[in-house]
Amino acid sequence: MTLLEKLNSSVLFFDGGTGTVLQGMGLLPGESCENWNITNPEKIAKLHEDYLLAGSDIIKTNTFGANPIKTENYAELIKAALKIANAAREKVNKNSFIAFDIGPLGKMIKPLGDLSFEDAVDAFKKSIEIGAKCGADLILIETMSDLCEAKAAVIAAKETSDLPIFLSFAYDENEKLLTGATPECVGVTFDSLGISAIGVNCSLGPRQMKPIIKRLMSVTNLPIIVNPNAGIPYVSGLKTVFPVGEDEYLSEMLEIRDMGASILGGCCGTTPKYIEKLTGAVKDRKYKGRCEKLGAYVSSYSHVQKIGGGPLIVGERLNPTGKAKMREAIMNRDFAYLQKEAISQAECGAAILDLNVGIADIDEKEVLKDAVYEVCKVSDLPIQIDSSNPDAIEAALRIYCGRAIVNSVSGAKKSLDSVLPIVKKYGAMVIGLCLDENGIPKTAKGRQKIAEKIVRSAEKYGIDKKDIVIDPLAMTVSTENDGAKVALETIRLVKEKLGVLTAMGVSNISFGLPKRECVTAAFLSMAIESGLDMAIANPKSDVIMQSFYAASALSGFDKNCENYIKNATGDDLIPDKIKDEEKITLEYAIIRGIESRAKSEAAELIKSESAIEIINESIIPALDYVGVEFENKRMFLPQLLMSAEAAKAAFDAVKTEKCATSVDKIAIATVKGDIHDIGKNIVKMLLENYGFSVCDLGRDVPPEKIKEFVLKNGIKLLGLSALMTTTVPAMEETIALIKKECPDTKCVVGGAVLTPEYAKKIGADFYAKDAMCTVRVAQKIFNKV
Ligand code: THG
Repeated sequence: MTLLEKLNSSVLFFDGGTGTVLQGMGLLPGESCENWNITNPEKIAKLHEDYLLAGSDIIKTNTFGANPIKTENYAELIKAALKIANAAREKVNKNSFIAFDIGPLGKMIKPLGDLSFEDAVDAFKKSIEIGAKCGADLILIETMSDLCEAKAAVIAAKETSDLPIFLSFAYDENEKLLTGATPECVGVTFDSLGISAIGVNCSLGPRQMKPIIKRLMSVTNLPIIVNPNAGIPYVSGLKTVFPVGEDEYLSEMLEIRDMGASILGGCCGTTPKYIEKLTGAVKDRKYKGRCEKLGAYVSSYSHVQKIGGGPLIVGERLNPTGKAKMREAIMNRDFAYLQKEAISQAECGAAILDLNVGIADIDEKEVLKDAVYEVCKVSDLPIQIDSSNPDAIEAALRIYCGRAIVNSVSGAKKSLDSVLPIVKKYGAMVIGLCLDENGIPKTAKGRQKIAEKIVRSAEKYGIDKKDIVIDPLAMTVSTENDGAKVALETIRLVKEKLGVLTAMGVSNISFGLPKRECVTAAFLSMAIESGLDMAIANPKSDVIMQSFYAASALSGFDKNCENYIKNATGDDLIPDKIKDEEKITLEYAIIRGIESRAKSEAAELIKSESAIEIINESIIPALDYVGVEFENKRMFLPQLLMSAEAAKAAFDAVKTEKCATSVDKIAIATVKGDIHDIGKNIVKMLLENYGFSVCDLGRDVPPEKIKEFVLKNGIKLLGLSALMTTTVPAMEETIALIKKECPDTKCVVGGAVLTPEYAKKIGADFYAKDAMCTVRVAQKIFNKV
């Protein structure tokens, strides 16, 4: 049986932990696991053989960190790893499978880090090419904590080999990824991207994974992978303890299997014994697959939007049609203008943003791609890519971090054949226009025929009907007397006969008439009554939005008129909705992370106010607002960083010698033995953007070196990070040395495995649970609050 056949008919068992088992065999804290493929191949062989003997169907190659960004000799390490895994399979179980294991690159993708999306794709490709050539049966992309990086890895895998792709993420205890994505968002983004299984691994124990698994299953029918840690580790004395023993692990995993997960194994702290118990206990390995009826969803980097659960407004204003200023902004690549328009539409109630940069003679491919990237920096609404240029659509879909809608394909053969393959490859939804080579049919019946043609053609490309949204096309009522009537009839017809979703540009209806908004608003409410799912319209028009909320309530889509009431009474996060761009303040630009606007506003203010006034009255309050929103989980890391960037731009624009803050020097380092530095890098970025001067000593830094630096530079605050349980002792050692030699220096510590109690125990002055907390500590130390 092939792997894919097995996947759809049987429960499969993964192996368990690699790094923690190797540490049991003598791997030192901080020592690279992958080097052992060359220096201790017999131990890696034993690891694989033990897992195969324990009943694992799939073993992970020892290649988690073997990528061109982390190690120069990745090719050699990968080849050696696959050789060992293949030999183990030959020896123990020829029917088992080898998963080529890929972990995060160790650098973040822009704008969170400085790696470009395509550089990330290329790095993954380099590893995958070798893994695939050397006899892997599947590609396992695991422990991902950023949606964007995972997408780069999946695209790299799809473009490099035909092997099945398994994808698995590490969530935190709040059931989110580091970058804020929910399980639903992850499921929606990857469900249609051509992978074979999706799941959860590392960082949590089986019990904490259950709600995440359930949430994933609500949006995808893909087989679910569950590779938990043996509980959430804590440090005791000099030892890392994984609190979940074999029996508890087994009972939790059996429940997880009953929930419907079908690919079961373990991660850190689990050993061949755990796997042996599990494989021994699961007698019935039949798996029928899951075929829940799923809704249609799009997603941004952080959350999903269901389509078909009631009418939605798709903001139409990122479009140069009839708007000279927008046109000019697009021509000049003034993306701040687009960012501002994106934010204000979101604040006014848009659920999705249509994005169209179609101007004759521009390089639409480049501009659309950049526009998607820039708009997504400041907005967490899903994007609808509005273009008829297949190259531009592809460029935008490729870098889009989430699941987008393509607007649009028509019933013309040329359009179907060029757009649908791209929609399929990138797993998007698509709007189908009721027109073809012969134009727009006059009757609803005629338009329904074209809709049918689009649905059939999409199915040939493997696109599910639920992912197609039909646009009946609204014709201007001033020239077509029954333009509205035919469009409304088409909505009802295609919903009833084809069972598809519908979208429509409602503003078209009023073209050429006075007081357009009234006509558009009336048409919108009629369309909602007829069942329109997505209204492409102007959310900044009060008349339109009032009509939208009222019609949604009247048509029964707004339970207890909740939305209507909420919007009629105004109960918003940011009290003043900014519809008028003239009214954008510096504070607002920082809160929303519009860097160039923050800079220009600050440059304007400095003409009439002092730098200190601007900093104290605008920059600091704005940063505080965002900080509090972050702490209350209403904003997420990407937004926090965008705001910090905007604040830095403003700060630079008003900075004078007097208020420079370079004396507030902070040193940060990842302790000896620890090579993880993502957390430390985020802390650095955030501190700098709050105006502190940061000396980054790097990763794997010995205590002695840290001490010397602190002494020499009179550092008042030292930040230490340890992400691996095995390196916490090195942190303790460093703190002891600092306390002895530099008693005036305060130490703040952080990292995945630390707890406040433990931080106290090893002598740290402060514990910071995340980057924002470190900023708070620095503000306290340097009297910045
Ligand atoms: N169906 C689908 N996609 C579409 C449309 C559609 N995309 C484009 C368009 N129609 C919807 N978007 C717009 C964008 C702007 C305007 C109307 C629809 C518009 N512009 C004013 C003008 O032309 O005069 C300017 C108004 C202003 O400044 O706000 O009306 O039908 N699938």
